[in-house]
Amino acid sequence: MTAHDDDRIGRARVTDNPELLAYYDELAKLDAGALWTVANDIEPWYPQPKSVPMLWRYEQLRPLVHKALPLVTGDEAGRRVVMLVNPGRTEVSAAVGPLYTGLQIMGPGESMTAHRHTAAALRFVHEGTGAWTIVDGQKLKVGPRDFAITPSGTWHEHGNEADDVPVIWQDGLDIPLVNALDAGFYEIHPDLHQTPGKVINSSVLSYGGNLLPSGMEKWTRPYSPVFGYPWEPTYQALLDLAKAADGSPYDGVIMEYANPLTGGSAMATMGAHMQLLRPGQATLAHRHTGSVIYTAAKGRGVSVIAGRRFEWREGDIFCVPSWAWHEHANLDQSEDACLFSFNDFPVMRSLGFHREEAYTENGGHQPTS
Ligand code: GTQ
Repeated sequence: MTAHDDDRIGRARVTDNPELLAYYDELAKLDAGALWTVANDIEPWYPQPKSVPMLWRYEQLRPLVHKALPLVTGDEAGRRVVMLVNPGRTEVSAAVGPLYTGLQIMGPGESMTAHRHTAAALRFVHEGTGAWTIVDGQKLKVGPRDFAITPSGTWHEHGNEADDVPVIWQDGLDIPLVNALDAGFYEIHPDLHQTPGKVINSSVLSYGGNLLPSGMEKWTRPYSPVFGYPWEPTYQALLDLAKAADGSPYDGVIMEYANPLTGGSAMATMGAHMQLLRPGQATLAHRHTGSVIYTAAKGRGVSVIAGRRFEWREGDIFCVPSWAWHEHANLDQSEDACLFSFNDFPVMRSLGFHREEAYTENGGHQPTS
């Protein structure tokens, strides 16, 4: 778009004059305004996110996450989390668009109380061996690179049962979305803790095996019956798919953490993927509506986002705002690289807002500055 596009017939193009300015003042006194003063901003030609592309280095964040451990107790903080704040819109505690993310640390033997809220949550484990979560009475143990969900409205509490090392996991929530819609409720568990069922990882045992259980009560909730997606079978699935298919020109070999009953996203508002870039692979650029937060799960690479290069390695977190051109490359010539990501695509799709476009110039790659 050029400035000239906003001068076209059909766009607001009123020039200020003293009479108009006085008129705007009169309207403002009545808490009203003239649409044409803001029309081109509030209805842009294409999405104009305030969120900017960002990369947060794990190496830089990790010491500060550790620093929080003695500074606040889990009880005081509720959740001891260093959140990532997009500098383009600091007022909403969002990492990008309608998505929140943060690094939560739990010391050895520590546990947090149970609560539930409208915002849906997901976890991606960065480090530590003792992490557990109880989601609606189901205890799950999660290790590095495991993915787990806490759907909207489910009771949840977390802890670290290791006696030596802290757990650091990444929380992803749709808090900014819920708040934009003024739909958020929050409750503390009446007993402060849930009484978990006896079987650990019961949903993974029931639904995690490429077959669906028969003869059991039908699952009717609007989210996946699988609450945990361990790394090993996830990685194996990617390696297997890489043998069977080329994958996506924009994402390499990419798979969604699916609700096995619907084939759709695990939760109603947020989807999540794990993708594999073959050694040396560079994808083509595309853009789509919807925001994405990526975590480098394995290896090292570079992503070009809106023309800017972001080099990443394991643990780094970066974001792609809605409608920003992006492409990824594995910088290692002999090892594969994996990116975990989560997004707001289910919202975009269910509202009919999904759009996608390929970058066709320059051989499909963005020029970088
Ligand atoms: O685990 O419930 O990072 O409610 C932010 C808000 C984690 C959680 C966060 C939350 C949670």
